[in-house]
Amino acid sequence: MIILYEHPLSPYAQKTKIALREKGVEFETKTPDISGKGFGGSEFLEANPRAEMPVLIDDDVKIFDSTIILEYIEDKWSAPPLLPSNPAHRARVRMIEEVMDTYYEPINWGLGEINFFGRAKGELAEKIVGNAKQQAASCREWLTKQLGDREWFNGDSFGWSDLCVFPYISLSSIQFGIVPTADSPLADWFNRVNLRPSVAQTVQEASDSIGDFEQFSLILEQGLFKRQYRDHRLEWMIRMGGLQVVLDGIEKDNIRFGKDFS
Ligand SMILES: N[C@@H](CCC(=O)N[C@@H](CS)C(=O)NCC(=O)O)C(=O)O
Repeated sequence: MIILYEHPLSPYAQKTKIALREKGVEFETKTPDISGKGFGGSEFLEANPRAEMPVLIDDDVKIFDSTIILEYIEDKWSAPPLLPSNPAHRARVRMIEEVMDTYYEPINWGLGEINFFGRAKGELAEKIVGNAKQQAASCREWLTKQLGDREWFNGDSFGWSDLCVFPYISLSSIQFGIVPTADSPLADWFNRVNLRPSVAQTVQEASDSIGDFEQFSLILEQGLFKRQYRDHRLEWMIRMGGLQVVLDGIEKDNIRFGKDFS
């Protein structure tokens, strides 16, 4: 049985769950144990020294990084294909994935740092949240241009880019009430995607686990778990005016940077 280490609120994990479900691949999910020890569980850490979800275990094959996992899924279970056949469109959908994973992801992550983990208060919090909402709105405009008059980001059928855009827009909506403008092409697309069984199940699991944030917050306060500030997230926090958030996190020792490989 395929095992996926994940958390239902991780957009990276959601990408891989939707892909597996679209292809009808059975899998079991596990959430790494973060209570008290950072990410515990040797199978997870052995598979991914970066201690990031998702991780896919297929017998002796252990893969980290959602994009590499998606590529493995596409290579191993070719039907139905999630990538378009035309090389230019394959490149186009991969660029959309890249933008969502590195540009949109820190917007939701940063809003979580402020709204759920209380990293900033008062004026600073307002400034960061305001910046984040503005960025999300302009990224939705960019996405609307990418969608054009297509039914799906992928083209004529649901695929790679749809399952890469959806988790971020969905998490913005269920966690922060940031939704596509009503009756816009993006809103219509969002409604269509939500109807897919692969997606509906993934969204339900995310909604059911929203309460976990309270638990995360407690564990963080107790110094038992450190949020990861790395590459695009770290840059985002500083760019949005939150350098002090980073400095406070270093002082309180409740943030971490990337881990070393050995
Ligand atoms: N590039 C990785 C990023 C994965 C990632 O950042 N996952 C987050 C969950 S959304 C994580 O596990 N973070 C660990 C932490 O915050 O300590 C991927 O695409 O899978």
